[in-house]
Amino acid sequence: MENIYQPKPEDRFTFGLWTVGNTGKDPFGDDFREKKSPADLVYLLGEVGAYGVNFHDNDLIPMEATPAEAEAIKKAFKKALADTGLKVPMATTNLFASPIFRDGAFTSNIAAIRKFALQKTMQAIDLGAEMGAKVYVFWGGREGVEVEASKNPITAIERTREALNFLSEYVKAQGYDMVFALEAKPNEPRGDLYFPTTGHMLAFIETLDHPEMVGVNPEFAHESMAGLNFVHAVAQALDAGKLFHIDLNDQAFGRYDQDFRFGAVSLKNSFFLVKLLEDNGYKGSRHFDAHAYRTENYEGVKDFARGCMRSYLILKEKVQKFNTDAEIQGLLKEINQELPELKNTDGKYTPEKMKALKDYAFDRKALSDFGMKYEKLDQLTNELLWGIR
Ligand code: DIG
Ligand code: MN
Ligand code: MN
Repeated sequence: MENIYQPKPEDRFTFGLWTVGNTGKDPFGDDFREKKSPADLVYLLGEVGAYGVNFHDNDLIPMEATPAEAEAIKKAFKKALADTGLKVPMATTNLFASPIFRDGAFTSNIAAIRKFALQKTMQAIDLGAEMGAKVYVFWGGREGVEVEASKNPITAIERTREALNFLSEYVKAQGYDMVFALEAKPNEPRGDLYFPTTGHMLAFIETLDHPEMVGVNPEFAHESMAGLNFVHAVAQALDAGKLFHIDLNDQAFGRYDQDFRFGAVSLKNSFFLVKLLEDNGYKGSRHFDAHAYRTENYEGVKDFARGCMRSYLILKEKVQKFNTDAEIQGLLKEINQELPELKNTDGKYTPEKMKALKDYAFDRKALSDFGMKYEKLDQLTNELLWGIR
């Protein structure tokens, strides 16, 4: 029997160079894994069956590379893409690693750094377009504060808006087929980051000059760090037509950004996220912005990548089981009760609907004396996830 959990290109599973290329370094430990070249990482992703690879500009071309070195790196990367068939759906800028960005990039108090960030991002957009990227992610990893006195938060918002408006015009002037996806995070590596959740980003997008070309890139770990329900954040992005990309991983509540393998911690949240994406026909990348535990060698990194994709495919099959489970679907039908007498008051306000609603005699006792059967529904859901239904 064909292994139904074997990833296929149409699953659109992608990984960043920085994910499978993560060397295990953390604030309390040096690299554990040796650094691999971008081309070698593409071959690794080809071996495990990924659809695509993404990169920050400096994951591919180090800031200190000479033009000749840059060309050689690009040549090897493009050959690896051709050899493996991998695509490059997304690109982004590293505006957080260099000490230059120690106090932010677009929101820095130093004008020269804000301008350098614009220049670096235009060059990175060019590189992304050259590799075929159609989604460009902005994650403001250093756009924040430890010292509230250091920055006027409204000025920070205005600076971010000015940068994104300028870069939107740049993409249009260059004729690139590219949209922007803004990624939120509440904190880390700064004490507090601006635009901390996907909701903040959705509101901010509407203040831009070209909101039509700007969406969001919600990350599972980042909303979870803020104590929010990731499924609901993604649902709001979908409702707004702004889910341009998504960063999948996993996270224990109340911890730093763990970027664990998808499905590693919260089985149920991961299930309902896959259900939301699949039930709503999401066509974008399933990008795993995650990395292997520091304990792993590169065989373990492949286990990590395979685990991300298998988890998604197994949960996708569970979604199909949930959607066809007669007892669960029967229960959902039962607990969603209609009110035929007032059906004609659905939708937009009219004086007639207002009158019908105001005149209707509700039986308050009848409305308050039945249970919702959610205990049974949740137990059935768990049992389906545990594989006994
Ligand atoms: C971290 O969650 C950020 C960076 O890795 C990158 O800029 C973005 C792209 O997925 N996610
Ligand atoms: Mn993260
Ligand atoms: Mn991310």
